[in-house]
Amino acid sequence: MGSSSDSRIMQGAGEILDEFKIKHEDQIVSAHRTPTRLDEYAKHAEKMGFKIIIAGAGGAAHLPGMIASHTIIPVIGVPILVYNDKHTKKTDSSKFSAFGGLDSLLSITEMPSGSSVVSVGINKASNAAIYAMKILANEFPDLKKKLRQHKSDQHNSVMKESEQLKKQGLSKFAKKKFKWTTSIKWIEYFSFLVHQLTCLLALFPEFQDSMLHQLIQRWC
Ligand code: C2R
Repeated sequence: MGSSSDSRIMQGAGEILDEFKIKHEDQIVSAHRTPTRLDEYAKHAEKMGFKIIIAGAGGAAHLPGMIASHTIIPVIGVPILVYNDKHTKKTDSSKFSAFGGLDSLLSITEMPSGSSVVSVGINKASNAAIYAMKILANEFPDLKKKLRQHKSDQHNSVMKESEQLKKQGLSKFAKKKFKWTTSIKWIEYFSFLVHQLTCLLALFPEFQDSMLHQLIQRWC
């Protein structure tokens, strides 16, 4: 991955590879910030006999294309929607990159002819892992079996949900499925109310000299 901040998304690939017991090496390599390491890393990958490289990067995502230009190991790119929680502004939108991940998707896919990299969708690191395993399955029959099982598990889980939907009716089913979202919204409203009321307390003269006043001021 291009940065430690990508680990939030790339862990999705690691999780599914672990589930299928596929060994993987996880590293931070940036074509921009560590250009010399890129060449070294491609050599290391060939020496170690890596079968596939999954390269996740956000913004001007040159990492997948650049690593592909240094090796013949197939590269699967994961475009990442950059998320920066160290941002000084607290609104959620200010924490994300300006182009919603499209910047990264296009940087990965629009390679010049002759230099090929494939890409999964934005933030779809787990799909990159599944796709990598499909390539590996041509060589490892056990993996082929596991992938078939995975497909059939997916089928069964959709069938189960569809049965529940039929039994409960759409409205009850949707309410149950998203009950946590509704509860979290209520918790957010409640904490907002408590915050506003506490800040109001700071205006009362009785509180002006107390320790509580200092604490409230910090919170507000
Ligand atoms: P920081 O969070 O470290 O500022 O990184 C990373 O992948 C990350 O998503 C912001 C974003 O910059 C990306 N980055 C690249 C490359 N190196 C870092 N796209 C590269 O070499 O392509």
